[in-house]
Amino acid sequence: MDAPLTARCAVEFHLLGRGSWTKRVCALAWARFWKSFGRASDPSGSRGGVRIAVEPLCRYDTHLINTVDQGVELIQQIEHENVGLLLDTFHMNIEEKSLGDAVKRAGDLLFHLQVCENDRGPPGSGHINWDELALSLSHTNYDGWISLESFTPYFEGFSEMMHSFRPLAKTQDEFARSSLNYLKEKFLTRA
Ligand SMILES: [Mn+2]
Repeated sequence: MDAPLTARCAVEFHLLGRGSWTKRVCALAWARFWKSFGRASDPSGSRGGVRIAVEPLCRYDTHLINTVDQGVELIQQIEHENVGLLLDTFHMNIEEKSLGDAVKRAGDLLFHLQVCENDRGPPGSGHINWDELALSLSHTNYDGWISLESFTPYFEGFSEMMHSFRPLAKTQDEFARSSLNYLKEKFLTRA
């Protein structure tokens, strides 16, 4: 029987700290992290072994965990097999020297991968090095999900929150279709 949906979903913590990087704010944010983590984690496995994936976000979203190395350090402190990383090409493109090296450093801790171009546009339309990323995923034997993450500019309120102010494809359907075709070509044709 399939695990319940909650046991199969990645969980993201969005800890916003933009513009107020002080010791006090950092301490409060970390306290909030550990409180949320305590509520969400499942150390006894009594809730079906919920897996938690922590996502490093770029400097414009948070001051806590920006890089893969910081994420790995945090996960190593937690020391639990059900806790890993969610990496996102948009954030990695801002914070990492090399996407391929970052994925290699995450290794087995990579639970989920979110992809989009450097501007959140459809994969293949910008300057992300997809070949390097695909090679690195294949070297680390990643067999998890690769999901497309972008945001629509068409919903007032949400688009402001996600800084999505202009369309990144002619239509949202075209966005999805071209992304899927490109991702299949890059990630499924590789032996
Ligand atoms: Mn993301």
